[in-house]
Amino acid sequence: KEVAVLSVPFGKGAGTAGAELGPAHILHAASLETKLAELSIAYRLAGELRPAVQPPPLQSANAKHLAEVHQMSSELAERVSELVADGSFPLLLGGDHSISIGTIAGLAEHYANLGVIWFDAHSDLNTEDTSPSGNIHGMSLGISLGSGIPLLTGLRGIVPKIKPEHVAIVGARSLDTGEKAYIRSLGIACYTMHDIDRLGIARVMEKVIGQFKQTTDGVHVSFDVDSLDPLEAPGTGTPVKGGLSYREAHFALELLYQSGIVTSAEFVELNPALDQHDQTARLAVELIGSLLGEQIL
Ligand code: DIR
Ligand code: MN
Ligand code: MN
Ligand code: MN
Repeated sequence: KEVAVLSVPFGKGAGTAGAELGPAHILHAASLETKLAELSIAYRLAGELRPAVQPPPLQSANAKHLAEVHQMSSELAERVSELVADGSFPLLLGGDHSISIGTIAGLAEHYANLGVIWFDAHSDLNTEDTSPSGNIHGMSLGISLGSGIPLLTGLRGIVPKIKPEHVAIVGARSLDTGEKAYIRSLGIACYTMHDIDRLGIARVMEKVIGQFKQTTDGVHVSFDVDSLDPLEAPGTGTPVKGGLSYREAHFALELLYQSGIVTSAEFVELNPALDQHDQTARLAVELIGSLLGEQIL
């Protein structure tokens, strides 16, 4: 499959500005195209999603920039759906994690049982009622599961987009009270850093891959760079200590490549304004390499 690289320079779902600069740094400062060419991967740049006009504001109880997130999500859903229809492998460059609302809405038109592997320090399962921040990037996985703002859960008329048994969170270590209750009540597979310490990343990924092989018809990798330890990935808006090591992250993505189950991916929450010499942008490019088949030997 041809990899279709779509830039989504959108940062209004996050509390700190700067994630909108992510795609430019992944493409230029960290030379994604050089990596793809080295690996002889067939790819094309599918452009960038940048809404032309500012939408009129929308009322909300506790969701910042709802109008902008809604506009972005609906345009992105359409583009992602077209890319899958074309036979491409969508590779989205974020942008904050609210972009996954649109990505998953577009994918859900093609996969009735889409699996989602959510690499993140957080679970992004807040609703307007539980969110401590009002930032929609902390609600995006919940919205895809059908919980939260109807304008967003209802995108493209499919509700919910994904089923709780087809979600695996990997790397969690900062969960809000409402999110913990939600994970327990729906029985969502949430592999925290505690689980990764105990089992090792290999067994965690083997469990996820084994289950998704049996039960899903496509797998989306949603990779929030704050899943990584901030020592490796300082360029992100909400860093949390005690994250995935450099090798754990690479190894997880190498195993996913070997499994052959992955049908799309997004790399989000890179904030170049907070990065150190594009360290995090370069790591993101390396990780994309591992997911797309780069091997050590
Ligand atoms: C927090 C932070 N749970 C919130 N979430 C982040 O605002 O909802 N998600 N940073 O990636
Ligand atoms: Mn996230
Ligand atoms: Mn996060
Ligand atoms: Mn975040």
